[in-house]
Amino acid sequence: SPIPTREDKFSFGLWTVGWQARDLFGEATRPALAGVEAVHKLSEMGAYGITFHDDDLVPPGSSSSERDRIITEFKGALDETGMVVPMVTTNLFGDPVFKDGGFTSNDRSVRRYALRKVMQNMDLAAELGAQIYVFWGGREGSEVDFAKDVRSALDRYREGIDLLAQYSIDKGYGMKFAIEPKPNEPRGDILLPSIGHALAFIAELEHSDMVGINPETGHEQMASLNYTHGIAQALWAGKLFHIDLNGQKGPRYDQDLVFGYGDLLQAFSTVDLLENGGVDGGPTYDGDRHFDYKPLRTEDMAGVWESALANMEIYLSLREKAKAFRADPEVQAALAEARVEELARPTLGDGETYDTLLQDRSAFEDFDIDRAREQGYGFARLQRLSLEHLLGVR
Ligand code: 3MF
Ligand code: MG
Ligand code: MG
Ligand code: MG
Repeated sequence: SPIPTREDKFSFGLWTVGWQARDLFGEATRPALAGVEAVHKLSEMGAYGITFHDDDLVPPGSSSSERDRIITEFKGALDETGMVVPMVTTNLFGDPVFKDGGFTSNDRSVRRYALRKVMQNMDLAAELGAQIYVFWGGREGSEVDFAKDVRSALDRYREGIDLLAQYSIDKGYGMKFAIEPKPNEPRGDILLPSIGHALAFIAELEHSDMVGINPETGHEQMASLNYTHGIAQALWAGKLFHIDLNGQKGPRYDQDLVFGYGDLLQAFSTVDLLENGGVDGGPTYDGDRHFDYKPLRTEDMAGVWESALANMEIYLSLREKAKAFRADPEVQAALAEARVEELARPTLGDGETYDTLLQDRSAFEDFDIDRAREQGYGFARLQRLSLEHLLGVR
């Protein structure tokens, strides 16, 4: 298999390889993993970055001297390995204080505390050079429709993000924010449940230019949505600031499987989009290839590193396959036959208006509608060729 290198810009959350596998029904099956060890191990394996929630790095309840020691040691590991911290985020879901949310708790004092927790961690993120700050509002939501005024909640969500954006600007941090949508879990219904909801929310923000999204494969698929289409729309809007890649088998609980170990065909089209872009030279993605997965609960640390490697290897394999797919003359002919590029051509001609469209008899009165009704689009060939490339039978 292809070997991951720093140039591939692979990054992992400390909470992924560091997950002790405590779940809804059972206790931890693995020991705690120190940030320093994760940095060294991931670096050896070819990753270039590590990300974390405040509480992943510094356990809640640590004294300020413990906090300083942990951060100093973590920085030491970064210096020794050359690993970077491209993204940082806040845990606004684990502590019981956030049971009704952080920015949108009905309790105003909780909202004020949440903002302070984020600001404290943004200072650390800036110190470590993080360019992206992620917001996943896992507890922002409700189970009882009558208990949450969604319009007020969105006002408070906006107030929170606006304030933190202003903080980043005033401090000269120059961070970009990325909101991570998710439909449910842990709340029965989470606010900003999909890529589309998040994009619509961002348009209402004071500093909307510095806010984009961090879409996770499994989160969109939990809502039965097409992840590739979702990130394509985010790219189209210039808002794909970060990504959480993983695997999910359809609409069930949040599985956080290894990337590709779910809807493999969609993983293929995801990688093709990220690596090869669209047909019209539109915006492409040059951010991190970040994995947000959970190593299987059955595994010891050897299995943890095995699965971390699997994420990177499958990404690289799919990248090779996507390149081969695009380079295959038969695929190129099939794409042309399917007129995929014709969609990039504006529907009206240069300088045309609805007036000239109205005057164009060939567009309507003389339109050969039967031809258009009877034609085949040639998509079946693309379906077959993409499968053959993915399976390696071509
Ligand atoms: C939960 C998640 C989160 C976010 C993280 C921010 C614990 O389903 O995906 O991981 O990714 O909080 O990056
Ligand atoms: Mg997730
Ligand atoms: Mg995530
Ligand atoms: Mg997930």
